This record gives sequence, structure tokens and C-alpha cells, in this order.
Amino acid sequence: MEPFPRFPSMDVQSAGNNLFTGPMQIIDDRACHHPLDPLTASEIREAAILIRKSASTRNVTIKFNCLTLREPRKNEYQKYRQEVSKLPYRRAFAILHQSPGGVIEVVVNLDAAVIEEWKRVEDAVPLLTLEDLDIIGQIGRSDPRVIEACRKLGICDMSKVYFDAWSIGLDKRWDRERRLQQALPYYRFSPNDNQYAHPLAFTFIADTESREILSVDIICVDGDPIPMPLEEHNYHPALREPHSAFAPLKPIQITQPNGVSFKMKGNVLSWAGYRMHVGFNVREGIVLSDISFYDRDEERHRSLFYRLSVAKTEVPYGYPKVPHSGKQAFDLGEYGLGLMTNSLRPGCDFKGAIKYIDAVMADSQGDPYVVRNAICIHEEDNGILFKHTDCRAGKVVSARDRKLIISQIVTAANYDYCFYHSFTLDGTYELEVKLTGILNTTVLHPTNLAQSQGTKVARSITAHNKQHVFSLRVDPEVDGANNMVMECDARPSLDAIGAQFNPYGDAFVCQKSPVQGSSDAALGRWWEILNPARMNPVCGKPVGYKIINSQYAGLLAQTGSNVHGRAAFAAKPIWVVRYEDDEFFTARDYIHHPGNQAIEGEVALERAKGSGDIVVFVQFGVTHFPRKEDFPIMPSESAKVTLRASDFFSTSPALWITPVADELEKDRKPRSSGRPRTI
Ligand code: ABN
Repeated sequence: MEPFPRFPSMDVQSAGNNLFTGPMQIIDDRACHHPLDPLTASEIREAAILIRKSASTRNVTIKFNCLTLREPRKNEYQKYRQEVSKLPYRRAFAILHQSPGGVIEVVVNLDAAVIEEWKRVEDAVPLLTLEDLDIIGQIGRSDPRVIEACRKLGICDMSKVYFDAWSIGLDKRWDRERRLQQALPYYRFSPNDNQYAHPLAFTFIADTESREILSVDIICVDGDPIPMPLEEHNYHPALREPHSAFAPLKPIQITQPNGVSFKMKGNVLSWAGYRMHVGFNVREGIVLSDISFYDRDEERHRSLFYRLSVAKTEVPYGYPKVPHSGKQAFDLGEYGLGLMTNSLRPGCDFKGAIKYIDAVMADSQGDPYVVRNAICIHEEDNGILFKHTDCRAGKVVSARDRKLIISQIVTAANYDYCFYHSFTLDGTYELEVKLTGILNTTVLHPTNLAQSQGTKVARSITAHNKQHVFSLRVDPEVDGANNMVMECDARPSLDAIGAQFNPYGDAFVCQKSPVQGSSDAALGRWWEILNPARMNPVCGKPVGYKIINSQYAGLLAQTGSNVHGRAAFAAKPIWVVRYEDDEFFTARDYIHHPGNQAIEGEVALERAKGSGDIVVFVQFGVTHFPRKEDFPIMPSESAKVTLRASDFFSTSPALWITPVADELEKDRKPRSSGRPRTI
């Protein structure tokens, strides 16, 4: 059995949307496309045929690493927005491995059926696909050095040894031509046994392309490998004694008797005044584009964001000793949030009336396959939107809020990340990531307590400290193009006590300044995306959206470290850069590229002085010192960033929502005074 049993089946079952009612819909007609729709199965096939033909004319042997939509450039899309008959060309983008050695980028014009670009990229190491990761299990179990390392630990049955394959980035021992992976081995006593309770005291490094194992590193104390922890720590119900202490909880049913309140036309989603396109690709997973909100006062759709996407997920571990010092996972850049996405299950992953969208991707041969139910769209009740009790009039007015959630869940080896893009009735967008799954564990000598760089979560098992940094790419269009960003701090007034504007010393102000990009919790720092060309007619301030990002610890690896070099983007909670076509990733297109040793922070900021077509990268996340409670299974922990209207509307958008009928109103007596009566 391989460590990635969720590898999707290769037969194409559908090539379009899977509606929550009725039969599967097959949209494979190019004329029906929205320009931002992901490639369909037949488009993938067409692109692959053209690419293969071109490869054979050039006499090169290729393997597909990525085959996805090449989105129309912003200017092309804007033309289409003005005149929908001006459909931009449908294009595919592919990354290929040339054998031997070499990476090629290809752009295919599907309408003209031609290859528009065929470009060799030097020194780039593209992401590891699920097929690449599976190689580690295949070669590990039969390698004599690995078998010997297992034998020293008393393991004879190699079918019970499992390997988590991780990208290792750059290792000075080998040159850049190699696509390295490191294998973290575990043991299972039975198929559902939690392997992270049985980490093995060695790792190995392999070359993905040549399938060679380059080194096996054994973790020894006094010359002997640390024994495998034998205790079982299971979460699978089949392997646990049922609990008798609690009475089973009574079911909570979510019913939507009249169905959902959102509509989908192809991939264009409308709900409660919002309109947006829902896309999906190999690397970013969900992409939301062309997002607008209907302003009921102004009676027009007002643009909010041109594009929202996750631009990076980075997990640097803080353990200093080889071989575990090499753990620094760029889940999006090294493995792909699209590629690792789950097939979602109703009732478990989500409740209520659900609309699912399938994802169509390509395998290493350029053949399409489908991940069913990859994107989930649903509504949830979101508590109180507003409420006020008017004690004097004896009236209560309140309205319920609601969330529209567009989500996907990815499994990144031991960890599971749930991405929830949600919109609420007052024009707020939030990206919440829930982190769950299992801690990455390593063996600890039975005489040791975990060092300060980790937590001993069970006998002979430690889990290392780590950070989870996410980067949200916001391409803003707050009431039109040409936005800018200001840093906002809550500060005591600069006027001395007794001065005209601070006579009692209690005045405080919001100080806005150009973005420096650091977090300052003491100042309650936030940022505002502003449209300097549009003033709010009531308060006379530029219309804007606030970025609320209060959980960010900053990158803890020091400047000069390898981790910092590869993840400099994570050092600041916000970057504002001038828009460039095809710049989607905070750590560049290829994580392991020499030009990528540092995203040039200062330069990036330079690029965005003033207002214009800007892009904002917002870093947020969790610094995780593992708790005992996080093992053997992690209760989900959440990290979020919120974009909230700020002087954007001329009135409270809550007024546009019908309040809940106040059933008790006729019986409630007005109070004569706000004070409680004494008897
Ligand atoms: N957590 C690192 C990782 C992610 C995906 C696949 C393998 C390893």
C-alpha cells in the first residue's frame, strides 16, 4: 500500500460542474466558457496533443508536471468585461520535464491550435506531483540500505513501512540538476494504525527522476539507532475502545427547505448582492475573480477585488539538528494546493445544501483526471448581523447574518488544511484556514525529554515547533482600479494634555502612514486598501477596505538562515507591489530557484510607491508549539485574515437585510427609564 491512497482515479468521469441537484453537467463547448474557467478535460487533451507533437518534432522526451489554464492577461479580461463578445483566446500553460534534465514552459493557444511559447527555464525545480511523491514508497521498500536500516530496528516486513515524501529544497551535497525528496519513514502495525506513533530513526534522500536513493541517514544515540516507539496512539474509531462516559450527542440537522440562496451560471456565482467567478488550478487551488457587491443605495455593482488567491503556504520547522533541520514545507509551491485537494464528503466536511464543483487536472502523461467534489459552496447561519434593544420604546430589532463559504480541503502528508473563503452580508470577505490532521513526529530516545524545540507528545515521540505561514494575494479593485494601501495605527493624540484638541489628555487618533510592512500589536495596526479617486460622500474619506490580520507572529528564523532566505516573504505581514502579469506567488514561480533566495523586500515595496495597479500579499498564520492535546490527532486550530468595508458604503449595509420579525413585540412594555427600578 502506498502513502497516498487518495491518488485520484485516472478515468474521466465528468468534465464540468457537478450540480447538487440533477445529473452531471458536461460543459465542453468552448463558446460557453467564461474566460477564467479552468481547462476542461477535452482542452487538456487538445493541449497535450499539441505539446507532445511539438516535443517529438524537437526530438525531446517529456513528462507533464503541470497543465492548467493560462489566464487571460488583465487587459484582455478588461476588454471582455466591457464587451462580452470579445472573448480572449483560450490558452493552456504547461510545465514539462525534459529527459534528461531540464524544465520547459509552454503556452498553447487552444483557439488557434498553436504553441505560442516553448521556453527552457534554467535551474528551476518544479513542484512534486502526487505521482512523484509515490516514487519514494516504491523505491524505499526495496532498497537494500533502507531494508538494512529497518532490520536494525527489528522490522522484517517492509510492507508495513510507510514513507512520507517531502521536498528537501537545496542540499549542498547534490547539484541543482537533481529533483530531491527526503523520506520520513514510519511503521504501521495494521492498515489503519496511526503511523505517526511509530516514527523510525532514519531518513533517506532520493532523486525523483533517476529514482536513486542518494543517502540514508540513521539517527543514533551511542552508536545505536533509537528504537521504534511501540505504543499505539490511534484516532481511527475501528482501533479505539468506544467511549462510554458521554451519552451520545443528539443530532443537529441543518435544513434549507427552499434550497440555497446562491445561483451559479457556469462558474459565475451570485449571492446576496455579490458576484464573482470561481476558478481552480493545480497550484493555488481555489481562485476567486472579478468580485463585486451590489450597493443598494447607489443601485449599482461596485467592484471589490479583481482576484483573490492563496499565494503561498510555508511551514518552517524550528528543529536545529540534521536530518530534521531540513524540514521546511512550501505546501503550495512544492506540492500544489490543487493537486493535494480532497474529494469532499457531504455531511462530514460540510452540512446543509451543498454545491460541489469537480476539479479537472492532468497527470504526468498530460491525460485529464477528475477530483470529484473538489470545491464546496454552501451557506451557513452566521449569528447576529445586528441587534438593538430600544428599552424606552420596548422594541427589539435584530437581523441574522449569513456566510457564503467557498472551500477546499487539502491533505499535505500528515497535515490537513481546510481553506474557507467566506463572504458575509455586510460586504466582508474572510479567508480562514483550519489546521488539523496529525503532527509530524520523530523518535525521541526513551531517556530524553523533548528539547525546547519540540514537545514530547508520547513516550519516545517528539513533535517539533513550527510555523504555518499563509499568504493571501489580494489584487484589489476597490470601487475601481488604481488603489493604494495605508498603514493605520491607533495612537494617543500627539497633542499634550491641555492643548486645544486634547484638553483632558484622553484624545486618541488613527494615524495613517505609508506601508512599512511590520506588525505592531501594541498599536493595533491594520491596513487599508483605498481608492484615492473615490470619496465617500458622507464622511469625505476615500472609500476603502480594511485588512485585519491580528494573529501574525512574523517569521522566527533569523535573517541569514536558509529558511529566511527561502521564505523572506514571510518576514512581514504585508507586501504591496505594483501589479505584474503572471506574478502570483510570494516566493516566485519555482521555490528552488537561485533567483528566489530572497524576495527583494525593499525592492518590492519600492515598486508600489503611491497608487496604481497594485497587488497586496498578506501573510498570516499560526506559530505552533505542539501541545500534548495535539496528539494523536489535532483539534483544528484556525488562522484568518479579514477584508472589511471601511467608508466604502454611504450607509450601514445591515439596513439592506430584513430584520427578524419580533414575535414578542406586542407583549413587551416600554420602560419609563433606563434605570432598573428599586422595589
Ligand atoms: N507537509 C509536507 C508535505 C506536504 C505534502 C506532501 C508531502 C509532504
